[in-house]
Amino acid sequence: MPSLYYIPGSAALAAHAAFEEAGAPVELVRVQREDGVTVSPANYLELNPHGRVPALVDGDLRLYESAAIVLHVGDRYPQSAVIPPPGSDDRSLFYRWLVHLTNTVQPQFVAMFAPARMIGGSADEALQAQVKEGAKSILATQFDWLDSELAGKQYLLGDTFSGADLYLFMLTRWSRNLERKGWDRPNLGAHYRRLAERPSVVRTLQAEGIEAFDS
Ligand SMILES: N[C@@H](CCC(=O)N[C@@H](CS)C(=O)NCC(=O)O)C(=O)O
Repeated sequence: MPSLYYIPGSAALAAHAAFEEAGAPVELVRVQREDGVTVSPANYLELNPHGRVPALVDGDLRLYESAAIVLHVGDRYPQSAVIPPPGSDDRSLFYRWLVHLTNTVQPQFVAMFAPARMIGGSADEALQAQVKEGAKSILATQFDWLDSELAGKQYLLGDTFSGADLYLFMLTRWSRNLERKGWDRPNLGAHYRRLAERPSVVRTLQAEGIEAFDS
């Protein structure tokens, strides 16, 4: 059985939910961090040399990057709703959404949660605050755009659910401490609530011991 290394509510959530969506067995291994350093498992850097979660061990395969794990689950379980059929327009649009979310939206959260990283580890608090505010402002614009893209749609691909929706759910949840949450928008809010009720997502949240709307 594959092992997914995770921290509750982290970037592992989309990967974890993809396994749930596919109905695929997965062992969850909790990664423990202390003061920003991974202390358990001791050999974690062998699984993800960047020290971040998630990481996946599937047979001889070692994989990290949450979006890559979503794609991997889709490839291993092609009949599941995680990934649209190969060669279809939806498959290409699924790639576009997943890459957009991980490549364009997710880095703004890194800047918001760890602003010092964006300025060479500088301890300058004023500068860090500026980086954080900049990231929040970009995120607000990105959530507005996602909201407009979801107008009249149930899912990012229209009526068809895909693993990209799981990814968007994860990122929207990360906005829960913002003054204006991602879900405080009509279409994105409806999408978030729809996903929060999806059985695979309910199981994922339950297994990680978290809630859709906790703080
Ligand atoms: N692009 C990576 C980002 C992973 C990531 O940044 N994970 C965070 C948790 S949400 C983490 O491990 N942070 C600890 C650190 O960066 O030291 C992915 O999507 O898998």
